[in-house]
Amino acid sequence: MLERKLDLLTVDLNVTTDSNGVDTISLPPLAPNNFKITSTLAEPGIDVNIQPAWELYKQMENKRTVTVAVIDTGIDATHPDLADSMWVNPGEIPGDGIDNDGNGYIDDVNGWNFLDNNNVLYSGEIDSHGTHAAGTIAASRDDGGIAGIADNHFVKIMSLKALGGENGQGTPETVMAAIRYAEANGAQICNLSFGSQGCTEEMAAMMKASNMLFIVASGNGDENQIGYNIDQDPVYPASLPYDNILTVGNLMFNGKLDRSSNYGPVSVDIAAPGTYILSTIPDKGYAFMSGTSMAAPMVTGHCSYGLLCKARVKCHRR
Ligand SMILES: [Ca+2]
Ligand SMILES: [Ca+2]
Ligand SMILES: [Ca+2]
Repeated sequence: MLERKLDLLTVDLNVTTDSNGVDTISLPPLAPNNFKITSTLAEPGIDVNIQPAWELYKQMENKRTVTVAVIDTGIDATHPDLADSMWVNPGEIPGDGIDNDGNGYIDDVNGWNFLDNNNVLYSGEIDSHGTHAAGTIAASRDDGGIAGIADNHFVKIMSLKALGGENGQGTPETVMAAIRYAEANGAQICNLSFGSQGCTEEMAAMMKASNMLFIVASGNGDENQIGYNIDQDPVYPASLPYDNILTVGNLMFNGKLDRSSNYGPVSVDIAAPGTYILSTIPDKGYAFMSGTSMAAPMVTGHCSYGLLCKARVKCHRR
């Protein structure tokens, strides 16, 4: 259903680019004659072709539950399209001030905030980035709005806030603590829509040794938003050469890599739609955003389907 929304590109859009180079597109109010039905750059067939997979999935018996850790900003779990998509810690009683399951975190019901070391996973607009990723992966199919790639009855989002502030930044420490939590609390997949020029050896070793699958954004180019080769100029964790890291570029709806998308035949494994992706944002909203941060959750959604069907999926690259 996501590709259908491309029609709306011919509306006069308000585009703002945030400090991460992520475009946020807001639509003008829908009214008669408010939009031009003209052509778009979309090529037929350049989409994730999800409907046949949904049909096959419907026939499947014994579906498994998959937990996807979104290590990102926080997530607005009260969004109507996400409220039933969140992982709920089965051993934790909410709001009693007690660490009921003894995992070291008090009242960690849907995840944890590693930036502020508390259980507050949502603080408003600053949590747009993670909220958008969560919607692409597993927004509810039942209640209007959008539909995520995966079925939120079986695929649940664990919210691990490790990025925040105006620039959506975190530290290796917050990310490593989030990875440790994800692993200890049963996540099988981690969505990592972020990157940096540096990487600590400790973090690389932790990811290499992990049983989880990491879906990582390849990054959105240089300061002019021109994509570059991350085999030559590494971005981490995207350029880490491990079998359990799947690095994702941003595919335009004309079938070409978006010009801002980083690439690299060794480091980048796959490209997925990441340009003008409509998904959930805070305050019950929806917005278009663009970048490899939007492409990675597409792949995360698909991989969670793989795990739904099969107990163990072994990754081999090249
Ligand atoms: Ca706990
Ligand atoms: Ca508790
Ligand atoms: Ca929905």
